[in-house]
Amino acid sequence: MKDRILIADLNQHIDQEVAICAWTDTRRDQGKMVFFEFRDRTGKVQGVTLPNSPAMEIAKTLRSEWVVKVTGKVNKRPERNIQADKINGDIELEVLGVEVLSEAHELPFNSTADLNLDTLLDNRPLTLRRPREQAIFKVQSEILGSFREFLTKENFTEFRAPAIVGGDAEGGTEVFKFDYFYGKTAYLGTSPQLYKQMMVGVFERVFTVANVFRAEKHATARHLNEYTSLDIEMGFIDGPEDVMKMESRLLKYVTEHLKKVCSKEFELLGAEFPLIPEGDMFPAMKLTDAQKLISDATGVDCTQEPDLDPEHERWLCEYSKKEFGSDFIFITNYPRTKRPFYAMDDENVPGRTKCYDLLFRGLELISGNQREHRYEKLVEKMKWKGLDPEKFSFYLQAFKYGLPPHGGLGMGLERLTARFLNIPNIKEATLFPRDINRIDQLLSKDNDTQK
Ligand code: AMO
Repeated sequence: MKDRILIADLNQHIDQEVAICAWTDTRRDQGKMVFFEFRDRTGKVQGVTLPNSPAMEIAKTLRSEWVVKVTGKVNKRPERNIQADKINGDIELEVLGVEVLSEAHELPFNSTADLNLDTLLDNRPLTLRRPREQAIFKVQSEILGSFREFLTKENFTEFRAPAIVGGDAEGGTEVFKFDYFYGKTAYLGTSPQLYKQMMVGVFERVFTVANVFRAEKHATARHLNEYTSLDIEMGFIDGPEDVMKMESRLLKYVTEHLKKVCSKEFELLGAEFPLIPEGDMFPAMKLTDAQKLISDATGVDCTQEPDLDPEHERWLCEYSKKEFGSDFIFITNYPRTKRPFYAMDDENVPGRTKCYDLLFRGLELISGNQREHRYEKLVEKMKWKGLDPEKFSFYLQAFKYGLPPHGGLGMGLERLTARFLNIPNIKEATLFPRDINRIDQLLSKDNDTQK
């Protein structure tokens, strides 16, 4: 808006008359004066309406969330009123005029209280305006920005994968189906997997930020039915370690970036930056070795299991922190029965694949592997998995006509944000979470109104 000064810049306008555009955060009437906190995207400032102000009448009508253009004079606060720990704690805006741009109803919750998850999600357009939620999604936005920045510097090309797909790409997860044209069934993509591999044939190194859909009936603190997948795929690798190293450097880069630009947000959320060890790759351990450690330490034999339980993931993360000074640990070499058809078999360990999961603060953050790039072997593996290669003929073209050795991984943005900030439930790190119970509003509520 014309003539607008951002709240964070007000201290460059001491003793001047300026205009701000903002929300009314709070109003407090004290004696003959009216105090405000005004808020814009850059911060907050205290406003004071003196008894003789021409704006006194209108000032008394403002309530929380009213959107206003305020003209006023920027004054230095008297020494005794300075709040040194607060942004703009040394100035206040003497309110001289108020133009109401938008009125607001009364908020349906106490904006300063701790809110339970349902209240947080039922009122999402409003609860997202709270400092805590703003901080979470500012961090998420910076994670995304630095993810892109790092990979672009490393000569990866960003591409967009389709969300509508003609088949179930992974073969291992539940899929949302819907009617398409010519009586055909289409699906919502569970991962950009097949497309990123095809794109290796085009750009060698690619990445994408994709909305992906999983149709399992999720109601846990770590699963969503729609999540944001940060996917990487790189060609001409010598082995899975090349991808694991790239991922370690990427997460180091993201962490360093967050340290630079989000320390206030981490402080507000009481979160600590992750421990990252020296060296070019996070610690890594084969699944069988990890299981032996767990079994020896807990006395519960898990060595025959094909996968890790959530409590074992937590245990390994504690172990990694203590032993390696790392909040991240790779677990590698899972059995081929548990890994998708495109994972390359490990020729040195029968029945195992060249794959890796990365655990971060107790939770699986990424999954990936070196891919089977040899056409005949890939077709063989599909058949072994009970899949019909005919249905993948589109994808298989890329392999029939030459793809280099390659590998990649997928990482959930919401899980990454939640683990960075020590938020126990992934839904709090998701702007508009979808699970078995909710698409914006509780689904059970819709049923009630339809009755
Ligand atoms: P996978 O299915 O293991 O692998 O998913 C990779 C990562 O995505 C996140 N994730 C989820 N986040 C929230 N809700 C869910 N329901 C959910 N499911 C998965 C996790 C997980 O580690 N195509 C492979 C990746 C690859 O090999 O490149 C894949 O999708 O953080």
